[in-house]
Amino acid sequence: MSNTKIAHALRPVALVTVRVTCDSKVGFLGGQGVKRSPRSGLLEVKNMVKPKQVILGSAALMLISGAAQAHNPFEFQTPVTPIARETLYVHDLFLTIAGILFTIGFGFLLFAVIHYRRGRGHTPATFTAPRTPLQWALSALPILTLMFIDYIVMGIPAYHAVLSLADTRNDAALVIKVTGSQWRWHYDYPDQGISFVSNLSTSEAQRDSGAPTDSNYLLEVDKPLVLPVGEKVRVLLTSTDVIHAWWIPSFGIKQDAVPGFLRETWVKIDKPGVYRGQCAELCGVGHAYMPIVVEAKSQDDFKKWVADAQASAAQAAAVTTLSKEDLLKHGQQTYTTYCALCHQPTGLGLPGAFPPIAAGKPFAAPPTMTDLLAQRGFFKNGLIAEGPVDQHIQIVLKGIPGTPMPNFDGQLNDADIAAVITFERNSFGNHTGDVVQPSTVKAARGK
Ligand code: HEC
Ligand SMILES: [Cu+2]
Repeated sequence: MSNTKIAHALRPVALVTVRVTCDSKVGFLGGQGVKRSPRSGLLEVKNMVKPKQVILGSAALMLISGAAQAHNPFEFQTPVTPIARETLYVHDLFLTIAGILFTIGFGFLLFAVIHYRRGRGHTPATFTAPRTPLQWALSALPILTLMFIDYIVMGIPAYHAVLSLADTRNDAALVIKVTGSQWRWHYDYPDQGISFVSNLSTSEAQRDSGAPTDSNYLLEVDKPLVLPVGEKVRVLLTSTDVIHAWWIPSFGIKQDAVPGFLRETWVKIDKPGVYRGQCAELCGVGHAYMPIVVEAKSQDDFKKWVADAQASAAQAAAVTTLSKEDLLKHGQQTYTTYCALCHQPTGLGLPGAFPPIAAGKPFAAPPTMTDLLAQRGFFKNGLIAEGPVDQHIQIVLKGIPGTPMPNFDGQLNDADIAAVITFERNSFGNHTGDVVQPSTVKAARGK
């Protein structure tokens, strides 16, 4: 059998192994997700790599010729920005040099061990330092060679890569701001007046109840970040709570988003397409649930998208009165997307961490939470959802400082907040009958 035929025969075996060992979408170790076990309720890691599988997978891969395998999942994703290309080049260069040095060094060592072994009558030399000019030369040469490789052969490209990484401002045609928060990304286009939140769109059932998933499992969002191709985009990053990291392998970017600081990076995407990444800084239970999806469009399509986004933002701001049915329906969606990760789809909360929205359900709250709830005049049983509407609105707008309850005033518009509050007050066994309109929320902002 020819090499290629063997490779073809082995391909299914290798692919199965590789699928288990890693998800090629985000490169090595990418795409693993945390699932809640339906039985135990505990979090478990999906696609976790086991050492044996890595060895099997690597062995199978080594047998596969390049011809049979279009994109090696152990390879980095195809670079589509200058930074990605340059860092990949530096990586390959260094790895090649290190590989050659390793082979030469170990070659000498192995040769010496075998050829000059005691069994053949060799005795150890007794000198401790070079003496003859030849010995001096043989000692100095490797040191000088290494210094040359370090500072010139590797140093110059590395220095250049670092400089280009830091060059975020020159010729930037567009500025966007990326804000991480538990557990979603917010995108702002300050000059275009567009801002939106990008949420995981993998459903609750797929995450927790074993419903069928596809290859974009945990790598799909409701609203992707849209960027033009061929233009330099300056990306500013920050966070509202803990440190997150904005990581898109094919852009060669992994930049921390740090609360209270503005970090920056840049991209210039070669070709239209959809590029995926993940939060790469452990940021709490929803860490696996904040993927990044970038849709790169041609410059014309991007302009159209900007116009559409501006028009629909204007439309959303104009909405005043909604029916109760619409509010409940939209409220349920909003709750599922923004609240359920903490307060749970059942509205029962998580004892010790997140209070229930269902009123009057027994609930174990830690003393700190009990105090905060008591200060507001409520108890630990989620009574707020049946208490005064004003206070309910304020909690959702401003969050509860010093606790994980985020402020939603920047993330949700008036209609979203009106809807989610109407939903909370009329679901999970709460029957206040209240209907909160966007105008009420609008008036409550800034109070
Ligand atoms: C990151 C986790 C998290 C998310 C997301 C979250 N909450 Fe909370 N929420 C909390 C925590 C924690 C508390 C309790 C804080 C305390 O008092 O210690 C809380 C408290 C509340 C309370 C007060 C409960 C009471 O009885 O006092 C309401 C109402 C509430 N959240 C509504 C919402 C709504 C609506 C959303 C979605 C738009 C939401 N929360 C999203 C964590 C979260
Ligand atoms: Cu994160």
